[in-house]
Amino acid sequence: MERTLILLKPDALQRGLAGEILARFEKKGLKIVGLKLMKMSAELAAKHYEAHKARPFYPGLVKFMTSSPIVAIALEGIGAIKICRNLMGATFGADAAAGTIRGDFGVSRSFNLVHGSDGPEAAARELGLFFPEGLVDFEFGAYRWIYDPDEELKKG
Ligand code: 3AN
Repeated sequence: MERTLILLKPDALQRGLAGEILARFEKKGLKIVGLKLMKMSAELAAKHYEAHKARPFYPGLVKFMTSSPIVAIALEGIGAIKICRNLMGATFGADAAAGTIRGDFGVSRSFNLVHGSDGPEAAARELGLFFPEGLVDFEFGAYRWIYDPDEELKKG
């Protein structure tokens, strides 16, 4: 099982799309292991977007992400990182394929509704930043119908 961090960005909440976007991940078969409404501090934004510090869009990105609350979500599943990235679509709504979250709900080249960790190292780092208290572990009964228990769950 793999875990990943998803952020519903300020535009998702302000536009009333938080539930709809979360539902896409949930319906796909991912298990929610962390969920939090929060205001992103400038300190947290700086840590989260460390890799983009030198980019011209960085100040605008931090301003946007700290402007209004976000929802931090930890999701679990086999191959969860890639599955979430596929559901999200290309970085900007104008380019994202129809059927993806960004492709269906946005057109902006700055506001793109959702963040998802882009690899296992980023996921571990980002989950630690947003859920320092740890995630919620519980038995998820649906797994035995989402995955083949004799094949996928044994390996997962
Ligand atoms: P993704 O979120 O698809 O992984 P990245 O990693 O290329 O996209 O970019 C990280 C974040 O920086 C994105 N979520 C996006 O909102 C923002 N970003 C990237 N490029 C730009 C840009 N040219 N203008 C504004 N924001 C940008």
